[in-house]
Amino acid sequence: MTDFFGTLSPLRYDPESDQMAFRHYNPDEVLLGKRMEDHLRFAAAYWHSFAWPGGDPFGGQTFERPWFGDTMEDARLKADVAFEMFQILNVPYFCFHDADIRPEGATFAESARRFSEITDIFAQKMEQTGTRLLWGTANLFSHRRFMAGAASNPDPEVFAWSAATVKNCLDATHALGGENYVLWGGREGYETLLNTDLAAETEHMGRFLSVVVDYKHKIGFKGAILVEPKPQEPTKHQYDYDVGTVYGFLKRFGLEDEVKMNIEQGHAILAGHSFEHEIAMAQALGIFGSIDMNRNDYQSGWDTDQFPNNVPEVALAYYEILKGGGFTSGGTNFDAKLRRQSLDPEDLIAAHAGAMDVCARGLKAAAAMLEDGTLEQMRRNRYAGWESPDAQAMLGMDLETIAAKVADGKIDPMPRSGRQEILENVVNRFV
Ligand code: XUL
Ligand code: CO
Repeated sequence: MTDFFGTLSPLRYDPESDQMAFRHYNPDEVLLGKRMEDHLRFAAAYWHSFAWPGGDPFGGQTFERPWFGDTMEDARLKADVAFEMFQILNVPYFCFHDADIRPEGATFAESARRFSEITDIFAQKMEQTGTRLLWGTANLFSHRRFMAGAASNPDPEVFAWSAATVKNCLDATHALGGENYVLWGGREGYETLLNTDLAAETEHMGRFLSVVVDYKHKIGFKGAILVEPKPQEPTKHQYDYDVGTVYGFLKRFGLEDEVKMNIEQGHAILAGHSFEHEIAMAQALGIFGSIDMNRNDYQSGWDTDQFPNNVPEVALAYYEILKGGGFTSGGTNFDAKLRRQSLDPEDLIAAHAGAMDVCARGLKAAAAMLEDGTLEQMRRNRYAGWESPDAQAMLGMDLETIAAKVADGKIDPMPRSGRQEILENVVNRFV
Protein backbone atom coordinates (compact mmCIF):
# COMPACT_ATOMS: atom_id res chain seq x y z
CA MET A 1 0.00 0.00 0.00
CA THR A 2 1.14 3.54 -0.72
CA ASP A 3 0.11 6.33 1.60
CA PHE A 4 -1.31 8.51 -1.18
CA PHE A 5 -4.97 8.09 -0.25
CA GLY A 6 -4.24 8.15 3.50
CA THR A 7 -7.09 6.72 5.52
CA LEU A 8 -9.63 6.60 2.67
CA SER A 9 -11.12 3.14 2.55
CA PRO A 10 -13.29 1.53 -0.16
CA LEU A 11 -16.54 3.41 -0.61
CA ARG A 12 -19.80 1.71 0.23
CA TYR A 13 -23.35 2.28 -0.91
CA ASP A 14 -24.91 4.17 1.99
CA PRO A 15 -27.49 6.84 1.14
CA GLU A 16 -27.57 8.02 4.77
CA SER A 17 -23.82 8.34 5.28
CA ASP A 18 -22.24 11.66 6.25
CA GLN A 19 -18.88 10.33 4.99
CA MET A 20 -17.78 9.87 1.40
CA ALA A 21 -20.07 7.11 0.09
CA PHE A 22 -22.29 6.21 -2.85
CA ARG A 23 -25.75 7.59 -2.41
CA HIS A 24 -27.20 6.21 -5.64
CA TYR A 25 -24.70 3.75 -7.12
CA ASN A 26 -25.59 0.39 -5.65
CA PRO A 27 -23.75 -2.21 -7.76
CA ASP A 28 -26.10 -5.05 -6.77
CA GLU A 29 -29.38 -3.24 -7.33
CA VAL A 30 -31.26 -4.88 -10.19
CA LEU A 31 -32.80 -2.77 -12.93
CA LEU A 32 -34.51 -4.34 -15.95
CA GLY A 33 -33.21 -7.73 -14.83
CA LYS A 34 -29.55 -6.74 -14.62
CA ARG A 35 -27.26 -5.55 -11.80
CA MET A 36 -26.43 -1.86 -11.88
CA GLU A 37 -22.71 -2.63 -12.05
CA ASP A 38 -23.29 -4.77 -15.15
CA HIS A 39 -25.38 -2.06 -16.79
CA LEU A 40 -22.95 0.80 -16.21
CA ARG A 41 -19.61 -1.05 -16.49
CA PHE A 42 -17.65 1.89 -15.05
CA ALA A 43 -14.03 2.47 -16.01
CA ALA A 44 -11.49 4.96 -14.64
CA ALA A 45 -9.12 6.64 -17.12
CA TYR A 46 -5.43 6.40 -16.28
CA TRP A 47 -4.45 9.52 -18.20
CA HIS A 48 -6.61 12.15 -16.53
CA SER A 49 -6.31 10.78 -13.01
CA PHE A 50 -2.63 9.90 -12.92
CA ALA A 51 -0.75 11.45 -15.84
CA TRP A 52 -2.30 14.91 -16.20
CA PRO A 53 -0.42 17.57 -14.21
CA GLY A 54 -3.22 20.14 -13.94
CA GLY A 55 -2.11 22.45 -16.76
CA ASP A 56 -4.24 24.57 -19.05
CA PRO A 57 -3.30 26.77 -22.05
CA PHE A 58 -2.31 29.57 -19.63
CA GLY A 59 -0.45 27.75 -16.91
CA GLY A 60 1.39 24.56 -16.14
CA GLN A 61 1.37 21.98 -13.42
CA THR A 62 -0.77 22.56 -10.34
CA PHE A 63 -0.85 19.01 -8.98
CA GLU A 64 1.98 17.54 -6.98
CA ARG A 65 2.05 13.78 -7.18
CA PRO A 66 4.85 11.64 -5.79
CA TRP A 67 5.03 9.70 -9.09
CA PHE A 68 5.51 12.73 -11.37
CA GLY A 69 8.87 12.15 -13.04
CA ASP A 70 10.23 10.06 -15.87
CA THR A 71 11.73 7.03 -14.17
CA MET A 72 10.38 3.51 -14.11
CA GLU A 73 10.18 3.79 -10.35
CA ASP A 74 7.72 6.67 -10.82
CA ALA A 75 5.74 4.55 -13.27
CA ARG A 76 5.56 1.66 -10.80
CA LEU A 77 4.39 3.95 -7.99
CA LYS A 78 1.78 5.42 -10.33
CA ALA A 79 0.48 1.90 -11.05
CA ASP A 80 0.29 1.15 -7.32
CA VAL A 81 -1.73 4.29 -6.64
CA ALA A 82 -3.97 3.74 -9.68
CA PHE A 83 -4.99 0.28 -8.54
CA GLU A 84 -5.56 1.60 -5.03
CA MET A 85 -7.98 4.15 -6.49
CA PHE A 86 -9.78 1.46 -8.52
CA GLN A 87 -10.22 -0.48 -5.27
CA ILE A 88 -11.46 2.50 -3.27
CA LEU A 89 -14.01 3.27 -5.97
CA ASN A 90 -14.87 -0.34 -6.71
CA VAL A 91 -14.76 0.42 -10.45
CA PRO A 92 -14.77 -2.86 -12.38
CA TYR A 93 -12.65 -1.48 -15.24
CA PHE A 94 -9.87 0.91 -16.22
CA CYS A 95 -8.50 2.26 -19.54
CA PHE A 96 -5.03 3.47 -20.52
CA HIS A 97 -2.78 4.79 -23.30
CA ASP A 98 0.80 3.51 -23.62
CA ALA A 99 2.14 6.99 -22.86
CA ASP A 100 0.16 7.25 -19.61
CA ILE A 101 1.82 4.29 -18.00
CA ARG A 102 5.51 4.39 -18.94
CA PRO A 103 8.14 7.07 -19.52
CA GLU A 104 9.11 7.50 -23.19
CA GLY A 105 12.39 5.69 -23.97
CA ALA A 106 15.29 6.90 -26.12
CA THR A 107 14.30 4.42 -28.84
CA PHE A 108 11.13 2.63 -29.88
CA ALA A 109 12.51 -0.59 -28.42
CA GLU A 110 13.21 1.01 -25.05
CA SER A 111 9.69 2.49 -24.87
CA ALA A 112 8.29 -0.91 -25.77
CA ARG A 113 10.32 -2.66 -23.05
CA ARG A 114 9.16 -0.17 -20.45
CA PHE A 115 5.58 -0.51 -21.63
CA SER A 116 5.63 -4.26 -21.30
CA GLU A 117 7.23 -4.08 -17.85
CA ILE A 118 4.28 -2.01 -16.64
CA THR A 119 1.64 -4.08 -18.42
CA ASP A 120 3.12 -7.16 -16.70
CA ILE A 121 2.61 -5.36 -13.40
CA PHE A 122 -0.96 -4.59 -14.49
CA ALA A 123 -1.55 -8.28 -15.20
CA GLN A 124 -0.54 -9.18 -11.63
CA LYS A 125 -2.60 -6.40 -10.10
CA MET A 126 -5.63 -7.28 -12.22
CA GLU A 127 -5.33 -10.86 -11.06
CA GLN A 128 -5.04 -9.78 -7.41
CA THR A 129 -7.83 -7.20 -7.43
CA GLY A 130 -10.26 -8.44 -10.08
CA THR A 131 -10.10 -5.09 -11.93
CA ARG A 132 -10.50 -5.60 -15.69
CA LEU A 133 -9.44 -3.66 -18.75
CA LEU A 134 -12.30 -1.98 -20.65
CA TRP A 135 -9.95 -0.78 -23.37
CA GLY A 136 -6.38 -0.02 -24.23
CA THR A 137 -5.23 2.58 -26.73
CA ALA A 138 -2.14 4.22 -28.18
CA ASN A 139 -1.29 7.85 -27.62
CA LEU A 140 -0.57 8.97 -31.20
CA PHE A 141 -0.97 12.67 -30.51
CA SER A 142 1.17 14.01 -27.62
CA HIS A 143 4.75 13.44 -28.75
CA ARG A 144 6.05 15.98 -31.27
CA ARG A 145 6.56 13.25 -33.88
CA PHE A 146 2.75 13.14 -34.18
CA MET A 147 2.28 16.90 -34.59
CA ALA A 148 1.04 16.41 -38.18
CA GLY A 149 -0.99 13.29 -37.40
CA ALA A 150 -0.33 9.57 -37.12
CA ALA A 151 -1.84 7.52 -39.97
CA SER A 152 -2.53 10.72 -41.93
CA ASN A 153 0.98 12.13 -41.40
CA PRO A 154 2.72 13.26 -44.60
CA ASP A 155 5.82 11.37 -43.41
CA PRO A 156 5.57 7.60 -44.09
CA GLU A 157 7.96 6.96 -41.19
CA VAL A 158 5.36 8.35 -38.80
CA PHE A 159 2.75 6.06 -40.39
CA ALA A 160 5.10 3.13 -39.72
CA TRP A 161 5.88 4.24 -36.16
CA SER A 162 2.16 4.61 -35.46
CA ALA A 163 1.44 1.16 -36.85
CA ALA A 164 4.16 -0.37 -34.67
CA THR A 165 2.78 1.48 -31.64
CA VAL A 166 -0.77 0.29 -32.24
CA LYS A 167 0.49 -3.26 -32.73
CA ASN A 168 2.18 -3.15 -29.30
CA CYS A 169 -0.84 -1.61 -27.60
CA LEU A 170 -3.24 -4.08 -29.22
CA ASP A 171 -0.98 -6.99 -28.21
CA ALA A 172 -0.94 -5.70 -24.62
CA THR A 173 -4.71 -5.13 -24.59
CA HIS A 174 -5.20 -8.67 -25.86
CA ALA A 175 -2.80 -10.13 -23.28
CA LEU A 176 -4.61 -8.29 -20.48
CA GLY A 177 -8.00 -9.59 -21.63
CA GLY A 178 -9.14 -6.10 -22.70
CA GLU A 179 -12.71 -5.99 -23.94
CA ASN A 180 -12.16 -3.30 -26.59
CA TYR A 181 -9.38 -1.42 -28.33
CA VAL A 182 -9.87 2.31 -29.03
CA LEU A 183 -8.47 4.53 -31.77
CA TRP A 184 -8.92 8.23 -31.23
CA GLY A 185 -7.31 10.21 -34.04
CA GLY A 186 -6.49 13.37 -32.13
CA ARG A 187 -4.33 14.83 -34.84
CA GLU A 188 -5.81 13.00 -37.83
CA GLY A 189 -7.05 16.14 -39.48
CA TYR A 190 -5.38 19.37 -40.45
CA GLU A 191 -4.76 23.00 -39.60
CA THR A 192 -4.44 24.43 -43.10
CA LEU A 193 -5.60 23.11 -46.46
CA LEU A 194 -2.63 24.88 -48.02
CA ASN A 195 -0.30 22.06 -46.93
CA THR A 196 -2.79 19.19 -46.93
CA ASP A 197 -3.55 16.42 -49.42
CA LEU A 198 -7.00 15.31 -48.26
CA ALA A 199 -7.24 12.42 -50.69
CA ALA A 200 -3.91 10.89 -49.67
CA GLU A 201 -4.48 11.40 -45.94
CA THR A 202 -7.90 9.75 -45.83
CA GLU A 203 -6.68 6.90 -48.05
CA HIS A 204 -3.80 6.27 -45.65
CA MET A 205 -6.11 6.38 -42.65
CA GLY A 206 -8.41 3.83 -44.28
CA ARG A 207 -5.47 1.54 -44.96
CA PHE A 208 -4.24 1.96 -41.39
CA LEU A 209 -7.59 1.00 -39.89
CA SER A 210 -7.84 -1.99 -42.24
CA VAL A 211 -4.47 -3.40 -41.15
CA VAL A 212 -5.41 -2.93 -37.48
CA VAL A 213 -8.61 -4.93 -38.08
CA ASP A 214 -6.69 -7.64 -39.98
CA TYR A 215 -4.19 -7.91 -37.15
CA LYS A 216 -6.95 -8.15 -34.55
CA HIS A 217 -8.28 -11.21 -36.37
CA LYS A 218 -4.81 -12.64 -36.82
CA ILE A 219 -4.09 -12.64 -33.08
CA GLY A 220 -7.63 -13.72 -32.18
CA PHE A 221 -8.53 -10.57 -30.24
CA LYS A 222 -12.25 -10.97 -29.57
CA GLY A 223 -12.85 -7.44 -28.30
CA ALA A 224 -14.30 -4.65 -30.42
CA ILE A 225 -12.19 -2.15 -32.34
CA LEU A 226 -13.67 1.25 -31.50
CA VAL A 227 -13.14 4.60 -33.21
CA GLU A 228 -13.80 7.67 -31.06
CA PRO A 229 -15.21 10.54 -33.13
CA LYS A 230 -14.30 14.16 -32.40
CA PRO A 231 -14.77 17.21 -34.60
CA GLN A 232 -12.22 19.73 -33.25
CA GLU A 233 -9.24 19.89 -30.90
CA PRO A 234 -6.39 19.56 -31.30
CA THR A 235 -6.67 19.75 -35.09
CA LYS A 236 -9.27 22.04 -36.59
CA HIS A 237 -10.62 19.66 -39.23
CA GLN A 238 -10.72 16.11 -37.97
CA TYR A 239 -11.61 13.30 -40.37
CA ASP A 240 -13.59 11.47 -37.68
CA TYR A 241 -15.94 14.40 -37.05
CA ASP A 242 -18.95 12.55 -35.66
CA VAL A 243 -20.68 9.16 -35.81
CA GLY A 244 -22.25 9.82 -39.20
CA THR A 245 -18.93 10.90 -40.72
CA VAL A 246 -17.09 7.89 -39.33
CA TYR A 247 -19.77 5.58 -40.67
CA GLY A 248 -19.22 6.97 -44.17
CA PHE A 249 -15.49 6.44 -43.72
CA LEU A 250 -15.99 2.86 -42.54
CA LYS A 251 -18.28 2.13 -45.51
CA ARG A 252 -15.72 3.49 -47.93
CA PHE A 253 -13.15 0.99 -46.65
CA GLY A 254 -15.58 -1.91 -46.10
CA LEU A 255 -15.10 -1.78 -42.31
CA GLU A 256 -18.66 -1.05 -41.17
CA ASP A 257 -19.09 -4.55 -39.73
CA GLU A 258 -15.67 -4.52 -38.09
CA VAL A 259 -15.44 -1.23 -36.22
CA LYS A 260 -17.77 0.32 -33.66
CA MET A 261 -17.97 3.70 -31.94
CA ASN A 262 -16.67 5.00 -28.64
CA ILE A 263 -18.84 8.08 -28.17
CA GLU A 264 -17.75 10.87 -25.85
CA GLN A 265 -20.22 13.34 -24.38
CA GLY A 266 -17.99 16.40 -24.88
CA HIS A 267 -17.10 15.43 -28.44
CA ALA A 268 -20.78 15.09 -29.35
CA ILE A 269 -21.38 18.65 -28.12
CA LEU A 270 -18.36 19.97 -30.05
CA ALA A 271 -19.86 18.39 -33.18
CA GLY A 272 -23.06 20.39 -32.63
CA HIS A 273 -25.02 17.31 -31.52
CA SER A 274 -26.31 16.03 -28.21
CA PHE A 275 -24.73 12.99 -26.58
CA GLU A 276 -27.95 11.03 -26.95
CA HIS A 277 -28.11 11.89 -30.64
CA GLU A 278 -24.68 10.37 -31.25
CA ILE A 279 -25.59 7.26 -29.26
CA ALA A 280 -28.91 6.87 -31.07
CA MET A 281 -27.21 7.40 -34.45
CA ALA A 282 -24.65 4.69 -33.69
CA GLN A 283 -27.44 2.36 -32.56
CA ALA A 284 -29.39 3.07 -35.75
CA LEU A 285 -26.32 2.26 -37.85
CA GLY A 286 -25.46 -0.85 -35.83
CA ILE A 287 -22.09 0.51 -34.70
CA PHE A 288 -22.64 1.46 -31.06
CA GLY A 289 -19.78 0.33 -28.83
CA SER A 290 -18.95 2.29 -25.69
CA ILE A 291 -19.06 5.75 -24.10
CA ASP A 292 -16.63 8.26 -22.66
CA MET A 293 -18.57 10.07 -19.97
CA ASN A 294 -17.73 13.70 -19.23
CA ARG A 295 -19.03 17.17 -19.94
CA ASN A 296 -17.69 20.33 -21.51
CA ASP A 297 -17.67 23.82 -20.13
CA TYR A 298 -20.81 25.21 -21.73
CA GLN A 299 -19.60 28.80 -21.36
CA SER A 300 -16.16 28.50 -22.93
CA GLY A 301 -17.28 25.80 -25.37
CA TRP A 302 -14.04 23.85 -24.83
CA ASP A 303 -13.65 20.12 -24.40
CA THR A 304 -12.83 20.51 -20.71
CA ASP A 305 -13.39 16.84 -19.78
CA GLN A 306 -15.25 17.59 -16.56
CA PHE A 307 -16.89 14.89 -14.52
CA PRO A 308 -20.62 14.62 -15.33
CA ASN A 309 -23.05 16.25 -12.89
CA ASN A 310 -26.24 16.77 -14.88
CA VAL A 311 -28.66 13.92 -14.22
CA PRO A 312 -31.28 14.80 -16.88
CA GLU A 313 -28.58 14.87 -19.58
CA VAL A 314 -27.09 11.59 -18.45
CA ALA A 315 -30.56 10.00 -18.19
CA LEU A 316 -31.31 10.70 -21.85
CA ALA A 317 -27.98 9.12 -22.87
CA TYR A 318 -28.65 5.96 -20.85
CA TYR A 319 -32.20 5.90 -22.17
CA GLU A 320 -30.84 5.49 -25.70
CA ILE A 321 -28.28 2.93 -24.52
CA LEU A 322 -30.89 0.83 -22.72
CA LYS A 323 -33.35 1.17 -25.58
CA GLY A 324 -30.71 -0.31 -27.87
CA GLY A 325 -30.20 -3.26 -25.50
CA GLY A 326 -27.43 -1.85 -23.28
CA PHE A 327 -23.68 -2.30 -23.47
CA THR A 328 -22.14 -5.49 -24.82
CA SER A 329 -18.35 -5.09 -24.79
CA GLY A 330 -18.55 -1.36 -23.99
CA GLY A 331 -18.96 0.55 -20.76
CA THR A 332 -18.91 3.97 -19.11
CA ASN A 333 -15.36 5.30 -19.11
CA PHE A 334 -14.78 8.48 -17.11
CA ASP A 335 -12.70 10.38 -19.64
CA ALA A 336 -12.80 13.21 -17.12
CA LYS A 337 -10.33 15.17 -15.10
CA LEU A 338 -10.32 17.25 -11.96
CA ARG A 339 -10.38 21.02 -12.12
CA ARG A 340 -6.84 22.30 -11.70
CA GLN A 341 -7.55 23.74 -8.26
CA SER A 342 -8.72 20.33 -6.99
CA LEU A 343 -5.36 19.35 -5.60
CA ASP A 344 -6.17 16.74 -3.00
CA PRO A 345 -6.29 12.94 -3.30
CA GLU A 346 -9.75 13.20 -1.78
CA ASP A 347 -10.86 15.32 -4.76
CA LEU A 348 -9.99 12.46 -7.10
CA ILE A 349 -12.16 10.05 -5.16
CA ALA A 350 -15.03 12.52 -4.71
CA ALA A 351 -15.02 13.36 -8.42
CA HIS A 352 -15.43 9.73 -9.45
CA ALA A 353 -17.85 8.85 -6.67
CA GLY A 354 -20.07 11.82 -7.54
CA ALA A 355 -19.93 10.95 -11.23
CA MET A 356 -20.85 7.34 -10.51
CA ASP A 357 -23.83 8.55 -8.50
CA VAL A 358 -24.90 10.90 -11.30
CA CYS A 359 -24.71 8.01 -13.78
CA ALA A 360 -26.61 5.73 -11.40
CA ARG A 361 -29.38 8.30 -11.06
CA GLY A 362 -29.47 8.73 -14.83
CA LEU A 363 -29.60 4.99 -15.35
CA LYS A 364 -32.41 4.56 -12.83
CA ALA A 365 -34.43 7.31 -14.53
CA ALA A 366 -33.77 5.78 -17.95
CA ALA A 367 -34.82 2.32 -16.79
CA ALA A 368 -38.00 3.78 -15.26
CA MET A 369 -38.83 5.62 -18.48
CA LEU A 370 -38.42 2.42 -20.46
CA GLU A 371 -40.46 0.38 -18.01
CA ASP A 372 -43.20 2.98 -18.01
CA GLY A 373 -43.32 2.73 -21.79
CA THR A 374 -45.17 6.01 -22.49
CA LEU A 375 -42.33 7.50 -24.51
CA GLU A 376 -41.88 4.42 -26.69
CA GLN A 377 -45.62 4.07 -27.16
CA MET A 378 -45.85 7.68 -28.35
CA ARG A 379 -42.87 7.19 -30.65
CA ARG A 380 -44.47 4.08 -32.16
CA ASN A 381 -47.80 5.87 -32.58
CA ARG A 382 -46.03 8.58 -34.53
CA TYR A 383 -44.92 6.03 -37.12
CA ALA A 384 -48.03 3.86 -36.94
CA GLY A 385 -49.02 4.79 -40.49
CA TRP A 386 -46.10 2.73 -41.74
CA GLU A 387 -47.55 -0.42 -40.22
CA SER A 388 -50.24 -0.69 -42.91
CA PRO A 389 -49.60 -3.10 -45.82
CA ASP A 390 -50.13 -0.24 -48.31
CA ALA A 391 -47.44 1.88 -46.70
CA GLN A 392 -45.01 -1.04 -46.60
CA ALA A 393 -45.74 -1.90 -50.22
CA MET A 394 -44.85 1.66 -51.20
CA LEU A 395 -41.25 1.02 -50.11
CA GLY A 396 -41.03 -1.47 -52.97
CA MET A 397 -42.51 0.84 -55.60
CA ASP A 398 -40.78 3.09 -58.12
CA LEU A 399 -41.24 6.84 -58.23
CA GLU A 400 -43.91 6.86 -60.95
CA THR A 401 -46.08 4.27 -59.19
CA ILE A 402 -45.93 6.22 -55.95
CA ALA A 403 -46.75 9.44 -57.78
CA ALA A 404 -49.75 7.79 -59.44
CA LYS A 405 -51.27 6.98 -56.01
CA VAL A 406 -51.23 10.66 -55.16
CA ALA A 407 -52.60 11.68 -58.56
CA ASP A 408 -55.53 9.25 -58.01
CA GLY A 409 -56.59 11.40 -55.07
CA LYS A 410 -56.10 8.45 -52.67
CA ILE A 411 -53.53 10.32 -50.63
CA ASP A 412 -54.13 13.54 -48.75
CA PRO A 413 -51.79 13.98 -45.76
CA MET A 414 -53.20 15.37 -42.53
CA PRO A 415 -50.62 17.15 -40.32
CA ARG A 416 -50.40 15.79 -36.74
CA SER A 417 -48.79 17.15 -33.63
CA GLY A 418 -45.22 16.05 -32.89
CA ARG A 419 -46.15 16.39 -29.17
CA GLN A 420 -42.68 17.53 -28.16
CA GLU A 421 -43.71 19.39 -25.01
CA ILE A 422 -45.90 16.51 -23.88
CA LEU A 423 -42.95 14.14 -24.36
CA GLU A 424 -40.65 16.48 -22.45
CA ASN A 425 -43.17 16.60 -19.63
CA VAL A 426 -43.13 12.80 -19.52
CA VAL A 427 -39.33 12.81 -19.22
CA ASN A 428 -39.58 15.35 -16.43
CA ARG A 429 -41.64 12.91 -14.37
CA PHE A 430 -38.62 10.60 -14.18
CA VAL A 431 -35.56 12.84 -13.88
C1 XUL B 1 -9.50 13.19 -26.24
C2 XUL B 1 -10.04 11.89 -25.83
C3 XUL B 1 -9.06 10.79 -25.62
C4 XUL B 1 -9.56 9.46 -26.05
C5 XUL B 1 -8.52 8.35 -25.98
O1 XUL B 1 -10.43 14.18 -26.40
O2 XUL B 1 -11.22 11.76 -25.60
O3 XUL B 1 -8.69 10.77 -24.29
O4 XUL B 1 -10.64 9.05 -25.28
O5 XUL B 1 -7.38 8.65 -26.69
CO1 CO C 1 -12.36 10.19 -24.93
